[in-house]
Formats: sequence, structure tokens, C-alpha cells
Amino acid sequence: MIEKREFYINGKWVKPAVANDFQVIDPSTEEPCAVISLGSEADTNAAVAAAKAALPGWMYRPASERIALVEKLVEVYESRGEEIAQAISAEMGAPIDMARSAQVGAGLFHLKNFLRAAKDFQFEKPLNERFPNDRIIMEAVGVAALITPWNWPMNQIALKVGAAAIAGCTMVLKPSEQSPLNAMIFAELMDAAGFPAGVFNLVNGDGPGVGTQLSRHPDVDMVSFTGSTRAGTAISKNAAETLKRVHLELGGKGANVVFADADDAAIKRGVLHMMNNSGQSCNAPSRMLVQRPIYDKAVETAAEVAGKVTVGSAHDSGKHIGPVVNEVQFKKIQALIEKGIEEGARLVAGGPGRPEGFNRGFFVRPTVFADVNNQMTIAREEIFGPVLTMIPFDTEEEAVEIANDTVYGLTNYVQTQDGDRANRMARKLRSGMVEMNGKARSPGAPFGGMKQSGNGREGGVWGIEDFLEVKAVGGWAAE
Ligand code: TXE
Repeated sequence: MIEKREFYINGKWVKPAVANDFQVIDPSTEEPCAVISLGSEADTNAAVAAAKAALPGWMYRPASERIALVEKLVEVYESRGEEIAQAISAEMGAPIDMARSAQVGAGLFHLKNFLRAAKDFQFEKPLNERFPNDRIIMEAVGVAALITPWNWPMNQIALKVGAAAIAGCTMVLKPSEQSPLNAMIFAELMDAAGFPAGVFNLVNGDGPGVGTQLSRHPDVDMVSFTGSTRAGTAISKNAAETLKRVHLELGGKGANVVFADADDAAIKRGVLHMMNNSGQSCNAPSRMLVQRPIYDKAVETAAEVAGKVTVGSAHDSGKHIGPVVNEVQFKKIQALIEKGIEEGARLVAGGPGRPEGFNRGFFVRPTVFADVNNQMTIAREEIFGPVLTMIPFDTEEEAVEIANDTVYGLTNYVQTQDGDRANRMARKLRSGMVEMNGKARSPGAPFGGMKQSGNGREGGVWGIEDFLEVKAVGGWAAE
């Protein structure tokens, strides 16, 4: 079993101020796979102090030098991809092949996108042609607290650290206590890449402890958070005490609107997308809205496709889905499946309980509910498990109404061959992202939501801007 109790503060691995062991549980086996420490206020304070001390040296350093260190980070990241994949697989249950390709790949993808965006980024520019002596300086917000979840752990860390580093912020990362191992490898990568002491710090901890301390800390200028809407609300309230900038990337309840003229693969694609990462993605297309003429056939196809999705240990190679992250999530998903049945949705695949052949591990059956009404609990709450809900609709207007009838607004999906309709839908759906016909978003496209899915955008140029202040300078000295 791995024992890693130290935190990375001011360029060194240091012992926690107060012993507070925490076991990381492997969701495939329900056995502990590591022991870490949860930090205390003294650890949080030490990390924030280090980040504050390092700030002037980092933010006033030429951007080209900050970018060069992120380039170096990409190199070391690539050399340790396998270790990161093994850590993610053990601590949050992503099947190893998927952990290698998608989980580790996502982190690398974002770091490379930041480097591309940084090439043309203007950290200083004239205000406009009429006022040649006025300038805009894009300046680091300051000390950033980065609080990340366990579902796409390295994806989130890279999205936040890459952008903050290029922008000139110094930072304290608090990864999820459920998935600290990949984050600690990442801290080693930051060290190996040669970031100056104090620019990047890592303190493990939970929400009520380090998470809250960082959100309230007077020397933290900004919190960038990805996680539940519940925690996002708590962070916003705490951060309001010192009016920090708060960036939130929260839950979702995405609609996947399938019109009768959708391509043949649309239903299968939608089901498999929902099941990916065992349904633990904020942008999962969890409500499939299907136009009435193809609805019955779509339900049949969805049940068949979900029935063929296999479930297995995260440590085995293959295309199966893994367990969900922990017992709390497992029980929450089970309760929601029961609730769906109780509220009268038609179960057409999966259902409550573990899949056949499993009596241990947090494995959930790939589940599909048909004849769901958008007011049912399973259509309103983010389930965060491999559970798809199918809702019939008649007209485009009705589809828009159902899709937007949610507190969330992260990603919606549209399947249609009609270009005009696709464009109308893109405008009317209230979400930070709309994806059409199974095409992935362009590299570097901004990621983020509206409504209770949060604010701000991550990735590429938008991600860098999130960590910057806009400073207007009048009467710039002529050169
Ligand atoms: O998330 P938490 P949980 C959603 C999803 C899931 C639900 C609960 O619906 O079922 O949230 O998951 C830190 N102050 N998402 O309970 O608690 C915590 O330590 C500061 C969507 O695991 O939000 C961890 O680092 N920090 C999501 C991080 O928040 C706090 C990803 C996420 O944990 C805190 C994960 C507090 N008061 C869950 N409370 C997405 N957007 O992708 C917790 N934390």
C-alpha cells in the first residue's frame, strides 16, 4: 500500500503539521490502496504564505519564461503517463486502458492547448488606435486556490494549473481527497519541470478542512473550483467574505435532443457517451430527448446498446466501464434508480443492485429508463452514474422547453441533419456548450456553464484569461 503523507509546499515535500491519516479506497476492490494526510489550518497557511511570497517573482517574470516552464512540464508529463494512469485507475476506478488514453490524455491535451493559446496571447496591448498612450495590461489575479474533483482528476488539474501558471498566478492545489495520488505525481512533475519554489503548492485535505480554509483565506485572491453545486455554493459564500474572484465548474443535466432526421448512429452514440467514465462526467448527455416518430425504436436500440456495455475491474484491460468512485456515490445512484422506478419511469436496461457476478466493488448496472417525464427526480438531479433517462417530444419548441427546464446549463447536444434547425437549437439552448451530431468540440474550445452549472470558462485562451485581471493604464509613457 502506498503511504504518502507529505504535502508539497515551497518547493519541498513537508510533513503535515498535525497527523490526520486518511485511507484512499480502491473502488474496484473496496480495499484501501493508499494512506495520505488531510491537512490542517497550519498546512493551508504555510502553502498560502509560500504562494504569496513567490507571487512577485512569478507574475513579473517575462511570460515567455513561464511558458517555457509549461513546455518543460509537458515533457516530464509524457514520461510519467503510465504512473498517472495507474494511480487514477486505483483511486477512482477508471479502467486502465481508458485511464491511459482519456484520463491521462486529457491532461496532456489541455497543457498543449494552453501552449498554443499562449503563443499569440497579448499580455499587454494598446486600448485602441485613437488613444495610443493608453494601454491594457493583463495581469495575474494573484494567489489562486485550485480545488479539484475526482471524476476527471488530471484533466481538472491540468486545466487549472496550466492556465494559472501561464497567467502568472501562484497557486495552492487541493485535489479531491478521493483521488490524491495522481495529484501528488503531478506535484513531482512541477518540481521536475523546474517551477520556482512557492509557485505551485499542494495540500491534501477535505472540503470542511482545507477546502474551506482556502476559500476563506484573506491572502487567496481567487478560487477556481470544479465539483458539486453544493460545494460551489459553500465556496462562493466563504469567498465573498473577502470578495475573491470565484470560478465555478459545477454539475450538469445535459439534454441530448435527437430529432427524427438524426443519423443512424445517434442513439448508440448517445448511450455510450452517457456510460463513459461510468456516467461520472459533468457534461454527460443524461437526458435523451427523442422525437416521437423514432422514439419506440430508439428505446429498443438504447436498451440493446446498454445491455451490451460490460462492467469490470479498473485494473483489467478492455473496453468495459469501471466502478463508481466510492460508497457514497454508489448508494446515491442506487437510491436514484429506485426513485425512478417508484416515480413510474419504465426500466428498459439495468436496474438496482450490482451487476451479476459482483458482490464487492462499487459497480453499477448500465441502466436506461424510458418514458421519463422531465419533472421526475431522475430527470432533475445529476445522477453521476451510468444511468440514462429517455424523454419523448413532438416539436422543436417542446424540445427546447424541456432541455432548458433544469437548474443546470453546462452542455446540450443536438442530433439532426437539418442545418437550419441545428443553428436555431444552438442559439436557444441555455448552456455554455452545444455539441452537434457527435462531433467533438475544437481543441482549445472554452469549457464551462451557465445557471447553476457555474461561471467562467476553462481551456485555451479563455482559460488563461480567467486567471488574469484587466488593468487599464492611461498616459502610457511614449517610447
Ligand atoms: O463532490 P464535492 P462529491 C457532483 C456530482 C456528484 C456530486 C457529489 O453530482 O454526485 O457532485 O460529489 C471539495 N469547500 N460532481 O461530494 O464534495 C472536495 O474536497 C471547499 C460534479 O464528491 O463537490 C473535492 O476536492 N471545497 C463534478 C471537491 O470539492 C469543498 C465533479 C469536489 O467534491 C467543499 C464531482 C467545501 N465546502 C462531483 N466541499 C463536476 N463538475 O464535474 C467539498 N469540497
